Amino acid sequence: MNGKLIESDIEDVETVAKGLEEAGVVVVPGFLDRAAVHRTAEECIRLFRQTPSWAHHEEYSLGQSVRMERADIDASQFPAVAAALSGEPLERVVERVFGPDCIFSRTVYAIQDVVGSRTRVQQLHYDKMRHLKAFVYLSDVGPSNGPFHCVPGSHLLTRELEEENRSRRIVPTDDDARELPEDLVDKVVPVTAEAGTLILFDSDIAHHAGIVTSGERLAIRSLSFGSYRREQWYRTDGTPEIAP
Ligand SMILES: O=C(O)CCC(=O)C(=O)O
Ligand SMILES: [Fe+2]
Repeated sequence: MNGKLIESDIEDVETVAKGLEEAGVVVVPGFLDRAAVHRTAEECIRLFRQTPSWAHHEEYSLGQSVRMERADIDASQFPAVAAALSGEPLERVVERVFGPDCIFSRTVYAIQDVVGSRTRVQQLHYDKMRHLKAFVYLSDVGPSNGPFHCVPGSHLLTRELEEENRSRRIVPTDDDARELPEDLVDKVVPVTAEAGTLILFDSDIAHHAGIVTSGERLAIRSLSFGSYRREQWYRTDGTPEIAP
């Protein structure tokens, strides 16, 4: 099914790092085992309902998106969410990609997509502030419940497109991050996989969320950055960038 994608064990840091460098995306089946998937999914649902003070509901159409800083998570109440994207092997990968002064799994999102969810991330785009995204399915994801889609290798194109902006610490607008060559659309690959699968991707890759036509998709994801994120970045209008 995912024949065009590189698969690896998360412990195999070199294969993962090489895959990220060359393709911009690596799939790690079984990153969370069944028990961890179950506990994490249950805690995500609880987060949507209770939303503790350290978690923030985002505007997200019909589905749910709760954002939190990993450092703020109350691990006594939400141990599985706190642990899901905190593991050592993942940290080693992030360090290998961004160096020892990286910012590991800083911000975490729990997300639920349902039939009728409509968001801008369903359009082909790259993310404005480059990061490494760890995206874990907490449901089995097939063609009808909104698989993540991406164009392997397209991160190299974004790197070129954004080179000048980045040298000046400028992030593009949402519209700029959707200006991509038309032929990429034919090269988009859906990532269908079982619950517990980790999709690790360079956010420079051209990607979009799938549309849910039946069932739902539950997922948790984190953002890791290089040390460049500690600097002040600006929007194209000159105002400071504050988004994750
Ligand atoms: O929900 C998805 O499948 C992808 C969303 C997205 O654009 C992202 O995580 O950067
Ligand atoms: Fe995105």
